[in-house]
Amino acid sequence: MSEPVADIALIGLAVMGQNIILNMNDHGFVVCAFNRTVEKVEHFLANEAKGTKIVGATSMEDMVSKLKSPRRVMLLVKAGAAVDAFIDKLVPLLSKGDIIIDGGNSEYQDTNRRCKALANKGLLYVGSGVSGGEEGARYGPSIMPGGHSEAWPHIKPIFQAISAKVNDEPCCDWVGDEGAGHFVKMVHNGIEYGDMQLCCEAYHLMKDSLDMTHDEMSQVFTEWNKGELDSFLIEITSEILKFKEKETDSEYLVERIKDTAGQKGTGKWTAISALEYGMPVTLIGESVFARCLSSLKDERVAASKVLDGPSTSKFKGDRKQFIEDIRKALYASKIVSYAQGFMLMRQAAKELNWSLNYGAIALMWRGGCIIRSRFLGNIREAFTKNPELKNLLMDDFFKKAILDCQHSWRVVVSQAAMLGIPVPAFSTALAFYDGYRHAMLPANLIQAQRDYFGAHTYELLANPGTFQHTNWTGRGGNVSSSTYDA
Ligand code: NBP
Repeated sequence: MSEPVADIALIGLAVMGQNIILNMNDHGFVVCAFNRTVEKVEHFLANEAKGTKIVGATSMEDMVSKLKSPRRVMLLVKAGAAVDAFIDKLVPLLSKGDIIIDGGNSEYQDTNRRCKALANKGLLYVGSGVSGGEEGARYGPSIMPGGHSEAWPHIKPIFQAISAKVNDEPCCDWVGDEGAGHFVKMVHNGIEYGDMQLCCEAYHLMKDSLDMTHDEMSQVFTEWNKGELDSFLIEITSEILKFKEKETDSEYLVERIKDTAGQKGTGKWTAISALEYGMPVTLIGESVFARCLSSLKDERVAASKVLDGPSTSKFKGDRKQFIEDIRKALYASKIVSYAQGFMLMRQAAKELNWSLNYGAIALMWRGGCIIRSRFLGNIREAFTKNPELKNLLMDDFFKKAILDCQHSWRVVVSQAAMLGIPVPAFSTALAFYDGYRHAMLPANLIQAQRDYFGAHTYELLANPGTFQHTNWTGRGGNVSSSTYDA
């Protein structure tokens, strides 16, 4: 039997696990490392972990015996069956009040299920989003834990110590019950899809309508990064655009990369959740679909030879002003995307009975993760000022920001349409904004159509809650339907 020397055990010695362990070690915690393929533990101790306080385990039993009480075991393994497999092995080895933490990219419904199952066994379960990739894991990720809140005091000192900091505040806080942490991480990843697509649309316009060189485009992104768009993704886009593998290369690396993108992960889940919760998270949805369209490379190549667009894709006008218009279109669209992401979290919280702190979520995303940006500081301020804020667009700061950008945004979307350059994220964001600010939308006609062809009834504007059916043609009956839906 070993001495209980370790503060926490970490299972999973791939890129995330190894780096989180080293990060915990840097902050003075003793970590016990374990992995399904046990030989990797020895290798890790003899190499990356050499000279540290990290200990290893030869079996799950050995690992558990090395842990101080309450035992804290963190999993950083492939999401899905591997998590369930380890939970099943851990349950008989742990005692009441011990804590299992899943730090992988699990689906939030799986975390809901595991929380319920482990509560019945007296164990505490935490599903935690971890963002920031390899470097974040090593030097300070954004961490979004949720699940059994009784576990939080026991993991808070470790998690907040290893997380990214912004103005000395940790980018890690308790998110909420059950799968709330993984849900918030999922929305983070969806927003990441949106932010990336917005950069792509700006690049497309600069390249095809303005014929800008790569150095010019890179310079524009560098300038943007000094202002309100200051963010990790704008920064790396600037670096990518000017990157050549060798100084002597005639072509930039980005132009040699195939123009197709996958969409298997959490961006897709966010869009699916948006449909499930009935929230118009249109920018993330369009970003997922833009990736789907990109992957139809062969069809696009064939269509490009057959389908015509406008006679020119070249912008004629004030180029400098158009670049500024693109910047403003990107900023306004980004505001809409985040507003939509928070709408989705609010609706999920309502339906799942979670109490989410939106200001704290903005702070968690402020540093350490892929969507980190100055802008998230403004979002945090909005929710700090008014925790009950229904929609970011209604906050004074963002209301004014959109007002300042609005004309440019409309110029860019209309110019792109006239030049035949696709800007699905810019335009869906504008359509959402215009829809959201309309007290009256044409859905009255939809109600009328449904009643006309299917006797579905319609609700009266002047009398909410009152539904009635009209015999529109004089041929139908007066019986209404409650079955067929269109
Ligand atoms: P991977 O997702 O590649 O997973 C590798 C680990 O899972 C290894 O320890 C492996 O053990 C173990 N594993 C596998 Br694969 N199948 C298993 C099974 N059936 N039973 C038990 N263990 C199994 O590692 P990662 O990239 O470090 O990511 C870890 C988690 O963090 C994932 O959920 C990932 O989605 C998430 N995440 C990753 C990043 C990133 O940038 N990579 C960022 C944020 C979150 P073995 O060594 O024996 O094969």
